[in-house]
Amino acid sequence: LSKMSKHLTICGTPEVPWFPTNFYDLDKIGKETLSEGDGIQEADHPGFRDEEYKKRRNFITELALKYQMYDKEVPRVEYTDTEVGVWQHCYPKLKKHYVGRAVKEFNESLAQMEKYCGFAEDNIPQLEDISQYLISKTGWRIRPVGGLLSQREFLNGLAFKVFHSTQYIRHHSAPEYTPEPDIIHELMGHAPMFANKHYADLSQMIGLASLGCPDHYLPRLGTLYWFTIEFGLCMEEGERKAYGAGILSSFGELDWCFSQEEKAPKFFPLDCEEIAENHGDFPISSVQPYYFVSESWEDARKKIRDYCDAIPRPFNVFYNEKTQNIEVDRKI
Ligand code: TIH
Ligand code: FE2
Repeated sequence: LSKMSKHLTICGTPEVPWFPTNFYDLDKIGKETLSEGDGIQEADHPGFRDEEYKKRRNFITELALKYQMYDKEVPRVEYTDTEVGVWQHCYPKLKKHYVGRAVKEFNESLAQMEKYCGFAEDNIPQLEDISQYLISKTGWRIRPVGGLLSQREFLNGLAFKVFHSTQYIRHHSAPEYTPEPDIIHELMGHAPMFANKHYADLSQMIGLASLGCPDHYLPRLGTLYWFTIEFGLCMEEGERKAYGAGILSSFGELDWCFSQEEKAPKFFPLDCEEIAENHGDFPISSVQPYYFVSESWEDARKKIRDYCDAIPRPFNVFYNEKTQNIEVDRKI
């Protein structure tokens, strides 16, 4: 199964978009990242105008590109004082915002990560330390990546319990919100949640559904991912709490999402079909105008599973925990 041919023939099926089935196939993806113009406008992104910042980002990207799945360690980055300064500005502020707003699973994990993974106000944690911790908790691991991947590549990784994470930090002039992922988004949004089985499973379900799925289904899955894993909320003892990484990593978004003012966002019950069909036009360079809330983790699991099961594919896929490979089966 070479990535050169962009399609696979599975059990005599018509052509299916190529997808990784072997753990090491992941080395074939993540080589290309989206950049300016692919949805992100220069005006929203102060980093695109700062040559020194661009140079530094390229250096960190090069490290990520060299990483292979069989490498023992994710390369460690020695962050500069400016970079640590951005982290230092955000960390305590974000922590204050989590009180009463983040799901309890998030706060519990973050406390553990302060103990075991180097999360602290004055230290940007290393992907390797977090990856080791997650492997011990849920079997997830982190693979460094240079920037935003295509939807297909990014979602495909999730099927293998592999989370592609950027390693650079946002520009120091706009710490409160960034239109693209950075290490604050990955570590203060996703990382603690991946230590939680519910969130980890929801991510993997969407990932498995993306393997070889028809092209026109990808944006639908991407939208579902967006309104759950990135911007989802869940009821907890009668109150709305955030579990989506895009909310948790941005104090601008946290303030907006939990604002008591009259001009506040709207909230709808989680409805995967509705999200996938009608809400693909979400903004990426501003806070979300509305959010979807699940009743419980079980509610989210059932709804996402049902949605994914209904995607037309002439084959089934299974993740083999022991071999870390994907097994493909003809549908009966
Ligand atoms: N807006 C988020 C932040 O400022 O941390 C980052 C992203 C969320 C989703 C995609 S990029
Ligand atoms: Fe994200």
